[in-house]
Amino acid sequence: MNQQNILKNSVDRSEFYQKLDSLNLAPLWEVLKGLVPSDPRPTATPYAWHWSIVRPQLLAAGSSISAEEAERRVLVLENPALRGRSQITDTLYAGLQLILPGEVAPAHRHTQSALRFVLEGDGGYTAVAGERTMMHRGDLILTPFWTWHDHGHDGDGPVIWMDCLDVPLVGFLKTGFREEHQDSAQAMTRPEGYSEARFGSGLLPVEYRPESSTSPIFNYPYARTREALHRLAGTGEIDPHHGICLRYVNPVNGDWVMPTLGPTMRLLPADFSTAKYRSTDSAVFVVLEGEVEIAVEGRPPEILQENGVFSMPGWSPYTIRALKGDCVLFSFSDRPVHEKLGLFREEKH
Ligand code: 1HN
Repeated sequence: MNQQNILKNSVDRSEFYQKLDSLNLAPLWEVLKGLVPSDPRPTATPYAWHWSIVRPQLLAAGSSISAEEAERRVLVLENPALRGRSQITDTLYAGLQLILPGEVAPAHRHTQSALRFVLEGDGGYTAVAGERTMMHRGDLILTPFWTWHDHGHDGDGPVIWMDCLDVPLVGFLKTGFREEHQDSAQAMTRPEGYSEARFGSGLLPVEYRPESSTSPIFNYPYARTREALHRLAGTGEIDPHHGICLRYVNPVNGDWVMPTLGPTMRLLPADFSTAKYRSTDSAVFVVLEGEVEIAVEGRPPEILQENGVFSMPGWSPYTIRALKGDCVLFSFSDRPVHEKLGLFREEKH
């Protein structure tokens, strides 16, 4: 093509594109490479929330609104690259919830799955499907999709936990439903400890057939998780990329505890640093014990103290180092979804 033809073509093309646009048509060749990139390009950015900064704001929320009025008194952890969308990563929601003595967060249910990771206080409880469980620091509590759940607090002082939900995923699929319970606190139909006795001792009721893809255990207490991690630390077998890392498991089928959210807890022995690693799932880390340095390739490292939260977009190469003694780190990610869709990839250096 000579210069004149090229010029004429580009004029024709821009008229052609305008014509297409008016007909709700678009040329794929202009966007193809962006639609199908050579590798994942998350919008979210790595980011750290420090407890010393966030906790006072949560307590201020406690003076500003009641749990009842708020329905859930939560400060949403918003990724700086996704402001206004209630997202901590491209696919995950996380927020910090405060409940004060005597308060109730009223019963409701929704199709989003939720995990709660308890950070502070004693005397808080969650009721799920007619059974109550007490919350202690480090416990993992599940509220499976479409189950009634409410929270309360019979003790003293603030109780704070991190809510972890698949809200963005369910939103993308447009499958969100919600209902409010007629009573603010649902009636208890089972004694405390019932689910743990039935499913949480390495035993299952002999005729049990699961009705759900979520684990029937709804409190994984930290006392047991911690004991397992420290026993394993004694053996000296440490995965170079993950440290001593355990995933919470559904005892019925060995799968992740929820269909969309994959929680883990890991111990990094004093001064241990993980080897560089990345995976397609996006994750959120929380420091439970000790202090860590999280270094994402190409960015300054962040030091995170107890209860600090870190947002790790998918496919970001990172290392984590234990700075002060043995460190314990909780995480949750959308890995179960990646695995089920055959999309999970990881890269180990
Ligand atoms: C929810 O149900 C809770 O039950 C907390 O405590 C946070 C964020 C978005 C949607 C539902 C809760 C939530 C939520």
